[in-house]
Amino acid sequence: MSAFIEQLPKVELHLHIEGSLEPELVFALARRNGITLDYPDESALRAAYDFDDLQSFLNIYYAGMSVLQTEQDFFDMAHAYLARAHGENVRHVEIFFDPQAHTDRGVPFSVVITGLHRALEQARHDWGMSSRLILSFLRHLPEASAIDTLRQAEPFRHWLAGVGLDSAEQGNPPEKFVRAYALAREQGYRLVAHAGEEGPPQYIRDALELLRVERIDHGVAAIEDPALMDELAAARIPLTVCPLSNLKLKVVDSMADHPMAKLLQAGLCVTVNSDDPAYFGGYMNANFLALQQGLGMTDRELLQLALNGVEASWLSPEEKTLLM
Ligand code: ES4
Ligand code: ZN
Repeated sequence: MSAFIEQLPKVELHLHIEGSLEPELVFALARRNGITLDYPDESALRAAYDFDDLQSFLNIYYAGMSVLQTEQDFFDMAHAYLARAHGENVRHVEIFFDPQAHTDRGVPFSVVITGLHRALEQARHDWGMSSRLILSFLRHLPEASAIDTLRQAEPFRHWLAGVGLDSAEQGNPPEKFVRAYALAREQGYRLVAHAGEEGPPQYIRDALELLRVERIDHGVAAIEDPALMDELAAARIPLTVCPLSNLKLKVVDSMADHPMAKLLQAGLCVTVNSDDPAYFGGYMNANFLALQQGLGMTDRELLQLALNGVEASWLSPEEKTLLM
């Protein structure tokens, strides 16, 4: 591991907390909750982490998180991630959670968010790590379910910074969620959406124009559309890019083919993130390392990516100054 990467102060803006659930914790929580899994042990589960595309990952991702039942389970999951991030010199995190994946199993919204919030507060107290929480809608479900989730979030509005959109992109375009995003906007939420991961560049345009998001999660399909790249660069619309995720889900054939260096050199505000680190082979440092080793990005470029992360974050100007 590069000392430069380890010592670089980092922020993470694209992290699904349910995707930080390591097989060891999946099995520990299954035992605690009396749940039997379809896999005999941790190594059998880990061996199944061989994905062909986004959907093949999502199937295992939803199975893994089915062990989460109590507030303590959500606390333990978030605490494990935050400790790991702190150990990698991550100073600030903006974390997605998928409430519908839990409420649809009968776990109350309040249980989910109270456990997550308590872990974030403890990390702030113990390590000075700042954070934001982003409620993410599952785009394979109907828009009415997203709107109902917004209603369930109302008592916890003060714990939430923004809303996002994740899960199966193909066939679930941004336009499906125009009303849900308009409602979230009326309630003062900041807006982001996954777009241009497996989907076309048009989904990036639609997320910006129809959903009015301020940041795009993934967005690597922009590389296919030079005019869009120019617009993203001029407006400094951040892309929260996840290199190891793109490799594991076969969005790119090899790290050498990853568009990160070209996007950075074209002046886009691209940032480095781990997405679902328990499933994709690494946390923040591993993602920076993949760019250095697989794509030949220089320390100067890696520093610019880290600075872009601070710029793209939802920290206040004062907080940003303290980080840079
Ligand atoms: C996700 Cl990599 C990715 N793409 C879309 N939705 C997701 N949810 C969790 N990880
Ligand atoms: Zn994601």
